[in-house]
Amino acid sequence: MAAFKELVFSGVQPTGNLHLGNYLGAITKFVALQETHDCIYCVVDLHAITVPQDPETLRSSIREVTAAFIACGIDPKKHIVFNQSQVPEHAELAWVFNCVARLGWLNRMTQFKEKAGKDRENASVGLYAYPALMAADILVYRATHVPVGEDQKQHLELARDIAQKFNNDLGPSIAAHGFGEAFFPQPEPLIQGPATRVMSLRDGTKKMSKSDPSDYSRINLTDDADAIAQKVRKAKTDPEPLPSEEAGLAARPEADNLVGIYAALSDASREDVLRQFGGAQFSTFKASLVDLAVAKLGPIGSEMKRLTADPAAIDAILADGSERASAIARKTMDSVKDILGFVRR
Ligand code: AQP
Repeated sequence: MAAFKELVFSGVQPTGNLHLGNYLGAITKFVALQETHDCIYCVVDLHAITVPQDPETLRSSIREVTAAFIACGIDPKKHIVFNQSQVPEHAELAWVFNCVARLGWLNRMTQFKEKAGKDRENASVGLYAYPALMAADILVYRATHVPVGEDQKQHLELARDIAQKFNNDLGPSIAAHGFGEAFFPQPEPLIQGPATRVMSLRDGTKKMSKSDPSDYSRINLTDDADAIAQKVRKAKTDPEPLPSEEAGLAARPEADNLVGIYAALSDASREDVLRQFGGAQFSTFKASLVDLAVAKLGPIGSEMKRLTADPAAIDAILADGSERASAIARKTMDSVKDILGFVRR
């Protein structure tokens, strides 16, 4: 396999309140990777419209996700932060990938099945083709590493299949254009740590999600200390005290979730947390979890508020990031056109 320069890409949808799952599963990883890699972080607004959006709400959500990135510690000068719709090559490459991906591959995607639900005939074509656009998001930068939550694992596998099929199908043309045996890398998912799948606070078997109708199911990055305290106190648990060993969390999804959240917020392992709280009642543990969550999330929420008060400054960051992203994406797209046999200016 050809050597590709390591590059990190990931995206977050501007589809409502960012929550602790987005933060622990994705954004904290984005922040850490800045130290070791060049990173591109995208507000994926084209993905957002796969389900209906109110235009004014969408516009403010795009700015809010950007503010969250920055408030969490992403540096938009050293790295690239932008919104997807400002770089048309994402949609352009997605079309090419629609022609590479097979119906059978997309039919297996569990996220489509979950989101389309029973009313499948009425789901948008965009919702179905979402994973091909996601593959294009990553591969238009020929990115090699993709930090995501566990729910995105299947889509990443599809992106790898698309890259491989493109490389195989067009092998001779890729070689003839001087790219060796592979034009696209096989992007690697980075799914690590104690909170790759943060669950709902109301039901430990369901993913914490922006679209859950109950606000008590999630902690939003913009929640104040009182809201965080209330949500943690009301979080579903079971009557047993916390176990001292990880094995004791099996078949206790709510306990496992809260311990995982505590571990991720304190940069520790589940074992560390159980060493400290094994045998404790949930009332004691939840009080410490509230303190920890407020200490971590409070400053982020305040900074987001400060940043979103100046939308022009956020728009300028997105414009600058889009320009720098475009320069890379355009180059990839030109090569893709040459490889495919398109005539271009
Ligand atoms: N509960 C979660 N635990 C860990 N990681 C999560 N992510 C999302 N939920 C969790 C990760 O956050 C990143 C951005 O997600 P997204 O906004 O692009 O899409 P999503 O997965 O659709 O987010 P939601 O909150 O679940 O929205 P809805 O309600 O619309 O389905 C991704 O890396 C994702 O893995």
